[in-house]
Amino acid sequence: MIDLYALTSPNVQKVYIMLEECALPYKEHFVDVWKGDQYGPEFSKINPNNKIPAIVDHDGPGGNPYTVIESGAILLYLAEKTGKFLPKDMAKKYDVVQWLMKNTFRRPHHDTHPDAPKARDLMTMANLPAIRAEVTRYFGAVPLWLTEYGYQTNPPDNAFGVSWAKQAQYLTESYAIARKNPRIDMFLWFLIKDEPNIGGWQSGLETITGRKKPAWNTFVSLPRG
Ligand SMILES: N[C@@H](CCC(=O)N[C@@H](CS)C(=O)NCC(=O)O)C(=O)O
Repeated sequence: MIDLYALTSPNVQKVYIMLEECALPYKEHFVDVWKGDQYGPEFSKINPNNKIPAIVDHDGPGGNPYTVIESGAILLYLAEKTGKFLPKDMAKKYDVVQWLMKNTFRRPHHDTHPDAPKARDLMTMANLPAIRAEVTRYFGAVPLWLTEYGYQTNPPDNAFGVSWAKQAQYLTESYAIARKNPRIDMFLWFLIKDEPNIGGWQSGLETITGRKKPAWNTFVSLPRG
């Protein structure tokens, strides 16, 4: 059994996808980084760098428990453990490793709304054509997935929070940007319903009591097909 220390962000999603693809049984432990749980004594022992994701494999090398931190290292560990996704041939193996390293260190988004600055290395909806061009240059015309998509609504996220009306507006605008960009074949909204246990992270289309925000109606009326 593998213990997975996680919440909802893309670094964590990579590990969820890998565990599912490898059909490995795992148990989730949520570390609420918005509340500072990553600095608690229990999690600090697992990752002294105080970040998720982290895993503890209770059937690690030699049958002993083994802890792995860093999303890229976790993917490599699970690949090696299961014999999946990592070719044995050295050149092919390092084709995988080098691009994994490169992508792990891509600077992430900070401000995702459609009017966000177009700084070259920021991942924002406003920067999507540049990101698409970069990916095309590296890998050719591959399909693209946009993840961790959603706009935080209050309360109590003062840093990233927007009003319900703005959330609906940004959903419309961002979806229009995504549709104008070829090869976007997956667009993952962050939360459908606000999360009762996560104080500062509320990008749901519904509140925790099931009240529909304006973005819900926007979502259901988005053009399909
Ligand atoms: N290089 C690390 C980055 C992990 C990371 O930034 N985790 C975030 C959530 S996505 C976190 O734990 N943030 C809490 C903090 O930095 O205090 C990896 O790829 O695993």
